[in-house]
Amino acid sequence: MHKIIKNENGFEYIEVKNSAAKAKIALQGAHIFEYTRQDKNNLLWLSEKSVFEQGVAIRGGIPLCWPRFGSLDESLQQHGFARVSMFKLINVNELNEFSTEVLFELRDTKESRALWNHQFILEVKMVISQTLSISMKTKNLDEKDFMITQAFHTYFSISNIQNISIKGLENKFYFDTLLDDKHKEDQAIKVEKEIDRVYIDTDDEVFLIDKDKNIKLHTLGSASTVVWNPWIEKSAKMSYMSKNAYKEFVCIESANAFDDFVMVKSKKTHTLSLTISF
Ligand code: TA6
Repeated sequence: MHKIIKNENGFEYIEVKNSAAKAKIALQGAHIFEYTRQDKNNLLWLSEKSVFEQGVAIRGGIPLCWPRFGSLDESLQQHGFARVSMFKLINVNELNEFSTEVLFELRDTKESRALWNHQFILEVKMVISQTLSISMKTKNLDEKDFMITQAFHTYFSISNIQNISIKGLENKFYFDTLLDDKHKEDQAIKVEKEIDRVYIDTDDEVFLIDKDKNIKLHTLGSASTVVWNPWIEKSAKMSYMSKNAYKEFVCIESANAFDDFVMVKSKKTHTLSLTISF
């Protein structure tokens, strides 16, 4: 079952329900901000201060960073324009009692070409089921190759930041954006202060271990993984975030970031996909 809901600001989202799970996905940004399995709470953190307004990225869920991750490009806003662009809902396909597939599309417009002068189709597919799967397929319609960086900027809801550890990134080099430096550690990650790292050459599987759940991220088409938590001071300064929010979430982002950019050849495609299971 699914329905389109519009709030008082005209902000639209689709609510999907089947026998396995429930999800809410905004048409702006093809942005999933709730995924709840029947027996569990929302897997995705959503800020209590988040506003649902056109042109403002939802603080939480899975923002799609595209065609840029970060803010290295002067002509493009931080994390690109996809997360504040209106996607077209192409299809909702009830695959079976436990599984619903939702397909969105974003195409270039006069406005997007003014920011990033390329012709493209960005196809976003989600499967709401016992697991949550999401993919972004970039189609290059240009005569020339183009370059993208991207991420599923997933905010995971956690019991408390002090309870979690992140496994699967041990012995991988990471670029520490706070120190502007490269490092490597042989231990699982514990978050005890602000963290903003881009891990390089990462494997397909990363694990978030919490008190009461083990979450597996299985990623394809990505070679970097970002780990982010703003900690106390930055939490208080971030837009649409309360000062204690840092305790409630961690971002683990399946990405192609910084040097790990993707050249999408003319008339070809590239797909980044993520399956989250727990
Ligand atoms: O992915 C980590 C990061 O790039 C951080 O540096 C951080 O500030 C953030 O994402 C959130 O960005 P936003 O543009 O959503 O405020």
